[in-house]
Amino acid sequence: MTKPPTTVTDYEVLVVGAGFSGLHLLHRLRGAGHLVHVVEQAPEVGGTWYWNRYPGARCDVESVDYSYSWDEDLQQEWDWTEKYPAQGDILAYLKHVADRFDLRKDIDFNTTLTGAEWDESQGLWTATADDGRIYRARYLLMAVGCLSVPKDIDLPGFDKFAGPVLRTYDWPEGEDLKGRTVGVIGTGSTGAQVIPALSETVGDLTVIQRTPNFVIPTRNRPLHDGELEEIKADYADRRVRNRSHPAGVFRSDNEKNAFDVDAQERYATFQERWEGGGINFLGSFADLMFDQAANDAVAEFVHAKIDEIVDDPATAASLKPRSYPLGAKRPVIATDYYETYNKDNVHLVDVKRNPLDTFTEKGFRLADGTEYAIDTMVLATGFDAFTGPFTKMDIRGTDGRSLAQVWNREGARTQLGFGAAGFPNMIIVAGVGSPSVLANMVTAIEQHVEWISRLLDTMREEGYTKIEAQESAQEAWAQTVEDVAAMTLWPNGDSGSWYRGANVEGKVQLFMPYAAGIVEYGNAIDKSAENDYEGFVLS
Ligand code: N01
Repeated sequence: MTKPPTTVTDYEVLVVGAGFSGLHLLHRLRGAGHLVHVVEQAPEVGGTWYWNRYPGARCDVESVDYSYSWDEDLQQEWDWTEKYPAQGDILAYLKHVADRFDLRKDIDFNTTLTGAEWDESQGLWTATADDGRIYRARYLLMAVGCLSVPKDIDLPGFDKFAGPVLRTYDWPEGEDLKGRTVGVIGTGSTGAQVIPALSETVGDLTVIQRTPNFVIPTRNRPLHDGELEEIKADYADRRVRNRSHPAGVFRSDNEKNAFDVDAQERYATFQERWEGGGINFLGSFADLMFDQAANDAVAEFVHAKIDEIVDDPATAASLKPRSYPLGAKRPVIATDYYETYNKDNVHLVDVKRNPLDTFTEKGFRLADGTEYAIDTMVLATGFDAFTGPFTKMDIRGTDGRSLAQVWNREGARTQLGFGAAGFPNMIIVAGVGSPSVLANMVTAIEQHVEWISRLLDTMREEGYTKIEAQESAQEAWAQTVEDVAAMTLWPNGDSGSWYRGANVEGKVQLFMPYAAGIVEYGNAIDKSAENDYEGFVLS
């Protein structure tokens, strides 16, 4: 393909990404009179929800909460049909938002930025797309998602495998692998959704599991007659309640600790929440993420459920997580996950017990010599979380400093999640050091977009053109993020969680999300703004 001639386009604000963050930024900043433009690598809006089209993909935050709150007409006119939204429903919603607010005209689709360089003398970022187009902008807003770059394949001998390989991350539309002999690697949130869905269509399904997860039933259902109307009548208050909960979505959390009650009440509480399904299960007791004994109690409850559901005792034993607290790895919410292992066409291979020796041309072999024949492999192996979209680009800040080099060498640190020292005017949405993935992402994103738009309005009004995170403030915030995580059980055990970058070989391990939640975080970022953006230098 011949490259188009190099064009240079100037904007005040260049937003990278047209998912929930980028679309909201575009609407809000454009509305405030900023000259803003978006680049998006996909041919369509949606971000995460454009790419992750694998069978069974669904969000585990309720539909009515996993949506924008900033336009009353929008939230009144959009009709969700199920309690939890399927990928296609969320994508349809975001396409509707793009059309309704005429956002597409300011988005360049099929545009992948390969690098961006800060020009100190002009106070501008120059970003280059893979087709040679050049964008110049005063502000570079990174709305690139926390889980948007799949981690590299790190499976022994994988290049020997000659059959088709599908990644859940960019699943071909409508592919259901009907009748095929399929292997799935990965039993995280994605694996736990794609495995039950594929078991319905494929001929034979072999699941390769390394670390088992605690899987809570979703209990998705259609919204009842009148339920949506009732929610809509209360929408404004519902959004306020969501903002008042650390998780960015209101949960009726039990205020009691697990051992404030006797064994019977403890069991009944877990059972009631298990039957209710979803993330509410984590609100069973106040101390589940703080007290090991409380966590042991909930783990024991889930273990008993696995024994109850799964027919084969050896499979049940393999499915029980034992080496880390529930919650230290992102809890998995899925439908019929454990039940799926009772199907005749589904087999679990526990590679902690019998390690994976190598992939072969026609499948894989375990350490004890057992061979498995597979015709199609599915990778649900996770993401280079938070930092992947940054380190895969060549981002150069002051004096040519490379963001990838700094973050790969020292780990990713930011001031309040928004900016990194040495990279002026690069502003991050839901980045390292923000609650993001530990909250309802949409609420967390809205909090960020509001702060960023207030910042840019203030800078324009007061004649500032440059903002940069202070190194000392960034260090202090990174320490706060670690300290808060250390008060919980999140960092405990050998979960290998992407929360700390432990899933990617060689990645510097730091706890990346801010675990105190959106309320504390909102206080911290508002305090900074009110104190002339304390922790940043404006000039
Ligand atoms: O990724 P993961 P994910 N050999 O990293 C295995 C969100 N999400 O895409 O644990 C063998 O959690 C790995 O094993 P191990 C949600 O925030 C939300 O599933 O490293 N196995 C693990 O089992 C979630 O947390 C929703 O031992 C290997 C799996 O691959 C986040 O996205 C739905 C391996 C990766 O699990 C990421 O979830 C989907 C190897 N070499 C996603 N490498 C909902 O809202 C990796 N694995 C419902």
